[in-house]
Amino acid sequence: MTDFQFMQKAQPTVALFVSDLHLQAALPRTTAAFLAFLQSHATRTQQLYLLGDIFEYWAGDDDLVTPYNQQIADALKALQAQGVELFWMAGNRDFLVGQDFARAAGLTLLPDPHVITAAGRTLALAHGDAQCTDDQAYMAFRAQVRQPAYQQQFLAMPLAQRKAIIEGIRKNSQDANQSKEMAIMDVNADAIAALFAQTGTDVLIHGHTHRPALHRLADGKLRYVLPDWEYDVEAPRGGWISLTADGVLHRHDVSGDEIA
Ligand SMILES: [Mn+2]
Repeated sequence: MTDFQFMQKAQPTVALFVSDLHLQAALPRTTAAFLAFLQSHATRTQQLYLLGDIFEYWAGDDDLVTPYNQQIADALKALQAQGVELFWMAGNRDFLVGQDFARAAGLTLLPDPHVITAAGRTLALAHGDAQCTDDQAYMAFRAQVRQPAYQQQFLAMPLAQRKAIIEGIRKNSQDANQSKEMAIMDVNADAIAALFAQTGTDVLIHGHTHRPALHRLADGKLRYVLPDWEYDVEAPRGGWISLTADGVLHRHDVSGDEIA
């Protein structure tokens, strides 16, 4: 190992960014991989940013009665107890996470988008679904379900009824996604430009599209896309982005190795 490599490895991690784990009891290997991540890589960072769709769905914070959900909250809380700051941004599947879950998991809820400054870098964070503006049906659905009045009405229903409704939406969504043009499912370039203008940043990290990449835009801005996680398949997918103290962003693959 050269001195240069040693110096690079010696840079402490300031922040980790993950999204789109789609955690659910039906995916035990994905769940185990995330719990292992929380007990390994995540213990060596100052901050962990959970950028949406960590859960496959969230019916309301009273669903912490489900042991699986409590197990995830406990694991996050244990990490926070070790001194790691946890931040949570809603995805399109788990946007009903509220203050009760935040307390149970020891994390701080963030708006979407959100701008952070860490290791001398100013970064915009987003889940990414709000920038998929070509998908007009989804944008209409999003506008409806993100209204506080709609959410209050929904959360007033019994938990079992809420879960049944969500299961129905998920089934319809899976059917619709299979027939949609792939291009519609990605972010819209104008929406990304608007996000950069709104936040006054040059770097964006988002998930949602399951198209992990680093896009160097024509105007010099950088768009990092997080991978989704799925370990319950033959070729597992996963990974994250890290920010080290020297202000460098690193993309990590499913094994944790840095993507050059
Ligand atoms: Mn999503």
